[in-house]
Amino acid sequence: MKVNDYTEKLYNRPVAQCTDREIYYSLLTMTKDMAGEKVVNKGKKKLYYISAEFLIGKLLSNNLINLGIYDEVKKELSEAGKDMNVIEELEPEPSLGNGGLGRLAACFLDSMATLGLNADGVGLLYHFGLFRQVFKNHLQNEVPNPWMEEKSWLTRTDKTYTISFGGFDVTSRMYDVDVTGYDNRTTKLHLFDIESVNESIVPRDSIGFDKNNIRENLTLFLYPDDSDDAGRILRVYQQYFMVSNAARLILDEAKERGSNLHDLPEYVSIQINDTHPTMVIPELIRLLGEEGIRMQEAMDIVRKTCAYTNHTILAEALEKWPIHFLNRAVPALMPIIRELHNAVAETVSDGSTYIIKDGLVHMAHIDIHYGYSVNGVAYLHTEILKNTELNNFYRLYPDKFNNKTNGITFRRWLMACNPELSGVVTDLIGDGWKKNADELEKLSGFVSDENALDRILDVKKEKKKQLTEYVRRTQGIELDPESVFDIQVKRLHEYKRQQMNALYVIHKYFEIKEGKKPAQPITVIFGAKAAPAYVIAKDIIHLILCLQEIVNNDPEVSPYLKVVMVENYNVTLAEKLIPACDISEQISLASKEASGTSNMKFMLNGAVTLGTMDGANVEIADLVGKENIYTFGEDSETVIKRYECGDYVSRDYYEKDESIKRAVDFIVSEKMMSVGRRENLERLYHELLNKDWFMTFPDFECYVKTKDLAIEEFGDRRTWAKKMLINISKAGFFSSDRTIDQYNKDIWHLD
Ligand code: 26Q
Repeated sequence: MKVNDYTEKLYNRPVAQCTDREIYYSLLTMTKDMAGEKVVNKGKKKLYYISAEFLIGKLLSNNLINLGIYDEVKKELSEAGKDMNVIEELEPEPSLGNGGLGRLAACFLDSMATLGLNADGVGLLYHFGLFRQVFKNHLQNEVPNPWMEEKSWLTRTDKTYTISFGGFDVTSRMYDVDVTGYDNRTTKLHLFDIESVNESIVPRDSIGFDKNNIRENLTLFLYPDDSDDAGRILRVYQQYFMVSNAARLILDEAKERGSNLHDLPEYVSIQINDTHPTMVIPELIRLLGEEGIRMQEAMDIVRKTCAYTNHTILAEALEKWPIHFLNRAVPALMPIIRELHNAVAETVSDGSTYIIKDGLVHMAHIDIHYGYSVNGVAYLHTEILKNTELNNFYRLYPDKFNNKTNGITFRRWLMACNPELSGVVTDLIGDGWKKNADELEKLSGFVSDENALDRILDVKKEKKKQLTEYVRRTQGIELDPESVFDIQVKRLHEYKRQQMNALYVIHKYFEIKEGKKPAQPITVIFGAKAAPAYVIAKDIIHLILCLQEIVNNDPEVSPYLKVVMVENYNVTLAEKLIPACDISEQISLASKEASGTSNMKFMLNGAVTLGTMDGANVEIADLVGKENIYTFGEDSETVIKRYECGDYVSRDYYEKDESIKRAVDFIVSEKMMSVGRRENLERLYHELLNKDWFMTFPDFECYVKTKDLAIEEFGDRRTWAKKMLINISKAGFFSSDRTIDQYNKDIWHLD
């Protein structure tokens, strides 16, 4: 297949005479055609992965790689005087997710297709997705991110349904995206939209809109601001719309495959990605009822069909909907939810596990009682669920609980984003690792091979140079590629503790001012979006942006320390940042990060982790050994006990530890006030001093020490290169192919 055939067909011109955009559209069409010709998976049983988020990222190069034609296409373009990188830039990034949970769903689709499983994704087609982040006056502003163009990866299908809410109906339509597997089949991502959606109700420069106009706004945004009731209830409408469409599609397709619905569990498994799709359980029961199946049997059917993944242990993130919301939005479901509740109350004595309590419907409780599998996403996380957070449920259903440590697709997170390293790895050990990630272990044979180590260091330098160039071009900040690139990119949340990293920056700033230079020049890079209504998270962004201005413009300090916060962190930026990283910051408060997945991506790209014993960091530490990771801080048991006792007083640390005091006081110093806003800085200062709910101060001293050690050891290039190599060689376990294979063997049982 030649790109030229497509440009001729579409534009009557050879590649060389086309604009970059014409070439992009030609490639898009060609790739869609090729993906469409691939065998779609078949089988009696099918898995539906329902998720409110699919953070798929740009698809062009990923699809070309998976179809095995990337190099050919690149060559053809370059012979016509065109640059593949420039073409790739033209593709808008679909912003259909917030962070880890959404990106995980996207990696899973890639692995399902690659493993040839009969499995599809089901979600929503948000027209503006997550907001685009714009920095103004050192503050985060949110603007709409219209990512859907005339020509896109979406294919409009004929599938439509009528979905009934309290008092009105909407018509839905299914759009499909082909997900290519590496050197294998494709699967489908089904995204549902409403026919009556109206983009024009969104102003151009803000994400404010009429939240009550459900008929027109339902699929406009991902997780609209839920700080008020109108926003929260809109989420309920979205969730029901998603699962009602999913349930109908599932039943239609099961019937087509020969199911009489009584035998549905032989034909279908449904993976519920966090509690956002939980209403699929009562909705399926309702629809089965319409097909003449009685309540009791319908309950048994869903109990054999639905499986639930938990992604969080933060109590405030567990969804509980007021009964009156459900009554208003989805009145048809409330009687069924009551029946589900009553059936539990009749057989279970532990009231803490009930579905309805104090006027709230506990979504996770529905999943656990009426699903056949409950899984956490990393070893430690699952242990905490079993022993602490969900212990009451674990005692009821010990056999339902299982762990599935997260994974990432190596096609996107090494082959596509780091072809240089991918090439070196293939030169050293062949390309079997692309389909069998465990083969990366073979790299450990090269720990003493100077040439191999040099090549790995050279690639890292090259990726740091590329990032330096990018940051210069887009943000006008000059970086030193010889410095240590220390990177923390993830959603902004206090438990992830970006504020601790910012305090480290202030601490270093003072040390340099005092004449104490760091062992190596350091570049601290942040990237993070904060939820629009999360005030303290936005204050932390403000702090970092103010530090960026102060530190980078201080001639005494900036030769040794630079701070950058990249604007609008997304998958595309992650693909540039992760390969360029030396030190991967994974510093969540132990017990709070369910897994983390960027930790895996960094490791695979030869970064060394600086982290707490939290989430999947625990498994990384186990695999690479303590020589090849920098861990610090209180462990999860200590932290959990501290919360139980409730005796943490941040002010005590502030008063006892001079360097904490100095760093925290700086937040409200004259210097900071001269660049920042008093209101934001004072609020953050008080929050840390009087609350510090995620306990930055107890870990601070240890964090500084450990980070300084890592920076010093970075100077011994040979030893550092060994650490890089070991990290890459042990990353195989974190392939999402492994994760999906485990889901299938333990939970889905597809043929
Ligand atoms: C809930 C209620 C109301 C409004 C919003 C939400 C909401 C939205 C998004 C709750 C949770 C999310 C997203 C959670 C998430 O991304 N969790 C991450 O999942 C990753 C994949 O398993 C893990 O690696 C991360 O540790 C976890 O934080």
